[in-house]
Amino acid sequence: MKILYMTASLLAAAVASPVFAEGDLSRANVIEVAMELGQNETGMFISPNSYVFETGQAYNLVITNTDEFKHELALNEMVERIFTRKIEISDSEGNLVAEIKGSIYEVEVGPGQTVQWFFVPVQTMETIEITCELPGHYESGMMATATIN
Ligand SMILES: [Cu+2]
Repeated sequence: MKILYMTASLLAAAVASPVFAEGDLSRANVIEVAMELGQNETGMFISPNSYVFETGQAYNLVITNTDEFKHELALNEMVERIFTRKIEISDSEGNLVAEIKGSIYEVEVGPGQTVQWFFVPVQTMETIEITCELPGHYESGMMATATIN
């Protein structure tokens, strides 16, 4: 019992230690990657339409919907290969509205809005499709490829 108590105390001390923050791969040297969801005269798109990520590198995927309609980004199989630190939503003045933590599969972005998806790829992945899940949008061109090296 005493040993258990000591172990718990040591763990609590370790969690509170800033040394852990310095070793947090999800916060170090974050690379910002811009993604646009929208449409033009030829159809709907995810732009750019190809993404290559590296395992162990932290990313902030800045998803901007430039359309008049909402879009729903799904990372599909990629979700199983990344650690999502958080989704961050800010208002038009840049004030934080919400931070969402946990496993996220899809993000719906309202017209003219931006959402930031912070993640770290933890496993390599052959090229897959990331898609917009709203009916008819994939068929209209809303897909891109993603690879994790
Ligand atoms: Cu869409």
